[in-house]
Amino acid sequence: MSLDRAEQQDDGVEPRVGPAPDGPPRVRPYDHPAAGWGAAESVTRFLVKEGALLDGPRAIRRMNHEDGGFDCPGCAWPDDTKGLRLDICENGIKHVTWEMTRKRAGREFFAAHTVTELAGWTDHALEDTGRLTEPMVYDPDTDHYVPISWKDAFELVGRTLRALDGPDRAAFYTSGRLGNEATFLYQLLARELGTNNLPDCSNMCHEASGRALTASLGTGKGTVDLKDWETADALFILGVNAASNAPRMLTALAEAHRRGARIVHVNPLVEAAATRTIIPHDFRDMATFRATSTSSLNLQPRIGGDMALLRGMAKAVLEQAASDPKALDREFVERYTHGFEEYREVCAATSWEEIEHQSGLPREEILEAARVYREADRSIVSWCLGVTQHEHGVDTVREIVNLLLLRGNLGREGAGPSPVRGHSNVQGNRTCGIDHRPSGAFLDRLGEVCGIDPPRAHGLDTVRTVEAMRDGEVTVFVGMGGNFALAAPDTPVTYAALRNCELTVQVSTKLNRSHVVHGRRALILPCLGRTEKDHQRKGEQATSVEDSMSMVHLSRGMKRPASPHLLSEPAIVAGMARAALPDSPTPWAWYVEDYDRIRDTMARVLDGFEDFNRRVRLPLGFRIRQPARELVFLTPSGKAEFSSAPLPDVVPEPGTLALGTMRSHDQWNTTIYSDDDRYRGVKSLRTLVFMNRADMRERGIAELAPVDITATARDGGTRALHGYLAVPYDIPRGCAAGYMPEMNVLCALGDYSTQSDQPIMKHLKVVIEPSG
Ligand SMILES: Nc1nc2c(c(=O)[nH]1)N[C@H]1C(S)=C(S)[C@@H](COP(=O)(O)OP(=O)(O)OC[C@H]3O[C@@H](n4cnc5c(=O)[nH]c(N)nc54)[C@H](O)[C@@H]3O)O[C@H]1N2
Ligand SMILES: Nc1nc2c(c(=O)[nH]1)N[C@H]1C(S)=C(S)[C@@H](COP(=O)(O)OP(=O)(O)OC[C@H]3O[C@@H](n4cnc5c(=O)[nH]c(N)nc54)[C@H](O)[C@@H]3O)O[C@H]1N2
Ligand SMILES: [Mo]
Repeated sequence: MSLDRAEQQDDGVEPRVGPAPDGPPRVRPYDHPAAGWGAAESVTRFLVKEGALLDGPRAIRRMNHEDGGFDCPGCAWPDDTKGLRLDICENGIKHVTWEMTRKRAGREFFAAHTVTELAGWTDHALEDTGRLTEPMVYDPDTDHYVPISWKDAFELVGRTLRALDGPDRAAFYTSGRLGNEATFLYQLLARELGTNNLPDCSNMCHEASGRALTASLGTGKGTVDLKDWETADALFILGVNAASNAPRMLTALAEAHRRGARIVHVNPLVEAAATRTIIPHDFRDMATFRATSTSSLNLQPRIGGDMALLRGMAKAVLEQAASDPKALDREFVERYTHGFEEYREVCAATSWEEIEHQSGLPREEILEAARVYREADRSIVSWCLGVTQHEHGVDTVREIVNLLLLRGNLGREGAGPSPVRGHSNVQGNRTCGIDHRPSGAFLDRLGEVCGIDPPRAHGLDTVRTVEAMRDGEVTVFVGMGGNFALAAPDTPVTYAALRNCELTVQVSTKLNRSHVVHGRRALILPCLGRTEKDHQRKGEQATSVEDSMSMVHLSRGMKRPASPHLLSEPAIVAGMARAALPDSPTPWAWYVEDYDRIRDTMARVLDGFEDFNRRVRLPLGFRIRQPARELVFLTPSGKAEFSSAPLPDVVPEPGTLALGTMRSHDQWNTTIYSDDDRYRGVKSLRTLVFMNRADMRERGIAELAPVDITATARDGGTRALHGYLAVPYDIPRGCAAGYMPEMNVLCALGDYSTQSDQPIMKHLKVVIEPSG
C-alpha cells in the first residue's frame, strides 16, 4: 500500500473515507432496471480486483444453501425457502469477496507504517490492505503496532479488567456479524464480570422497532416470514433502499408484482427498487433483458413525514368504514386489541390539512395509498432506517401497527409488520442476550443455568458509552467486530472518547479506523470470517445465525483461514474471559472445543431454543416462535395496543433543510468499496449532498457547485462540512441527503431520540450555502 493512493486525512474533522476517485465526479440519471447485467458486470470487476476470480464463484455457490454452506455475511434478508436456488446478490458477493481477498496486513505491514501515518489514510485504503493475520499490540514508544502472542494479549485484557475499580468501567460493543454462540459467550463474559454495558449496532438502527413492537404487540420482532411475502396482496415498503441494502428483496418484489400484488414505496427518494428489476437468478430474464416492475405507487413524503402519511391512511380507512363496514375489521379490533376508541378519536381530530402539511403529500396520494390498503385482503408493511432513525421513530412504527390492526393484518398468512434488519445476525445478537436493558426473567434464567449472579442495573447503549468514555467513566472498550470510531455519531467526540480509554480491544477481520483511533493501550485481535473453516478440538464447527424473519440456521465456513494464527470469535471471547475471571464457574475452554456444548446451555437459557442442537440441523433450521403471530400478546392488557401519539412537527424552519444520512450502493456501512453510487447515477463522488433543484436555485447553488453544510444541534451547537458538491435530485423541497459515515461529523452526540435513544441520523437540521 503506497500513500499516494490514499488521501491524507485531516484527523477526522472532515473525513475522506472513499478511495481516491478514479476520475472527475460525474452525475447522470440511472435508467436501467435494478440488479441484472449492471450488477453482474460490477461483480466480475470486483472479483478480478480482489484476486478472487477462482475462489469467489466457488464460495458463492455455497452461500445461503440449505444443505450446509455459510450464511451470507451481508444483510439479514432471509434465504429463499424454495431450496437450492442461486439466492445471492451483487452486494452479498462483494461482501464475501472483500472478506476472501488475497491481500494481507501482516507484521511486515505494521512494521512499515506508524499508526500516525496510517491515521492519514482513507478508510478504504485501511481496509484494502487485506486480512489481519496475527494479534498486534500498540507500542507507544515507536508508534507502531507490534506482534503479541494470544496468551499475552488475553493476559493484558484480563489484567486490565481485573484492575478496574468496578465492572461498569468496561463496555462491550457488538456489531451484528457475530454468530449466536459467540454472542452468548460474550454477554456471559460481561455479566459474569458484573456489567450490562453491552452497546451494539442495534442502538443505531432498529432500537425504535424493537421498543415499538414490544409496546404494541409484546414481542420486539416482525411477525412475518418469506411465505407471507409470497402471499400478500399489498406490500408497503417504507424507508429502505432495498436494491442496495437488501437486494434479495428485489426478487420478492418482482415475484409479487408478477402475481398481481400491489406494491407501494414510501421514500423521499425514488430508489432503484421502486422502479423495475431483472431478477438475477432468473437466467431467462437475464438473457432476454426482461425487466419486471417492482412498484405500483411511489410516494415521496418529506423526511420524517411517514407518521403523518400513515395517520392519513388510517383516517381514510375509518372514514370509509362509516359507509362501508368491510373497510374495518371490527371483530378483530374488538377481540384482539385495546385502545381503539381513543385512536379513532385521535384520527378524527387530526385534520387533513395537518396531515398534508406534515407528510408533505397531497391528500389524493394519501387516499390512493389508503385505497390500495383497503382493497387488499392481506397487507405487509416493511421498513428500515428511513423510519427508525428519527426522534419519533417509535411512534411511527407504532402507527404502522395501528394501521395493520384496523384491518386485522396480523396473525394470518400474508399479513403483518416486517422490519428489514441490518447486519446478518443483528437480530440474533439481541435474541442471545446482547441487550443493555435485559429483562429480569432473562437474567434469572441466565443466573440459574450458568451459576452466576448477573447485574440487574441497566447498562450503557452506544451513545451513553461514548459519553462515558469521553468523561473518563468507562476506560476499557472492547469492540466485537464493527468500526465504532466511524459508525457512532459526532466523529470528533467519538474519537476523543476512544483515545481517552486506558485500553481499546478490537476483534476484527480487517484494519479500520477503530484501530488507528485507539486508547493508551490497544489490541487488534484478528478473527476468522464467516466464510472460513473453524477447526476446534472436537472437529470442524458451525455457528448459528438468525435472519430478519426469525429463522435460525447453521452457517459453516468452507475456506482455509486467511492465516494460521487466527482464532474464532468464541475462542477469543473465551480467552479474554479466562484471563479476566480466574474463578469463573463457566467451562470456557470446554465450550470452545465443541459449539454443541454452548448450544446445549443456550437451549436452557433462551426462550424458543428448546432442542436447539437438533432443530438447528434441520434443512432450513427453525423459526423462533412469535407469540404475536399466534395472536398471543405479551402486553399488560394481553391485547395488541393501539397507540394514540400526537403527530410530531417535522416541517423544517424557513431557511433550514432536513438532512438524512444514508449508504451509497458501493459500501457496507463503514466499508467503502468505491466512490460510485450506481443506482443514483453518481460516479467518483462521495462528498456530495442531494438537493431539490428549487432549493438549490433559491440559494444560488449550481449543479456540482461546492457548498458548506452547517448542522444545528438541539443544544444550539453547530457542526459543519465544507466544500461538498451539490447534486440536484428528485427529492422533496426542504429535504437533503448525503452519505454516512462522512456525515456523522454533523450528528451531535446529544441528539438522540427521547423515545428510543437512537441517534437521529435521518433528520438533521441544516443550512446549506455556497462555499466561500
Ligand atoms: N450493501 C449494503 N447492504 C446493507 C448495508 C450496507 O451498508 N450496504 N447496511 C446494512 C445495515 S447495518 C442496515 S441497518 C441496513 C440499512 O438499510 P437502509 O435503511 O436502506 O439504509 P440507508 O442507506 O440508511 O437508507 C435509508 C433509506 O431511507 C430513506 N429515507 C430517509 N429519510 C426517510 C424518511 O424520513 N422517510 C422514509 N420513508 N424514508 C427515508 C432514504 O432515502 C434511503 O432510501 O442495510 C443493511 N444492508
Ligand atoms: N450517520 C449515520 N451513521 C450510522 C448509520 C446511518 O445510517 N447514518 N447507520 C448505523 C448502523 S444501522 C449501523 S449497523 C452502524 C454500523 O456499525 P458497525 O457494525 O460498527 O460497522 P461496520 O462498518 O459494519 O464494521 C466493519 C468492520 O467489521 C469488521 N468485520 C467484518 N467482518 C467481521 C467478522 O466476521 N467478525 C468480526 N469480529 N469483525 C468483522 C471489519 O474489521 C470491518 O472493518 O453504523 C451506524 N452509523
Ligand atoms: Mo444497521
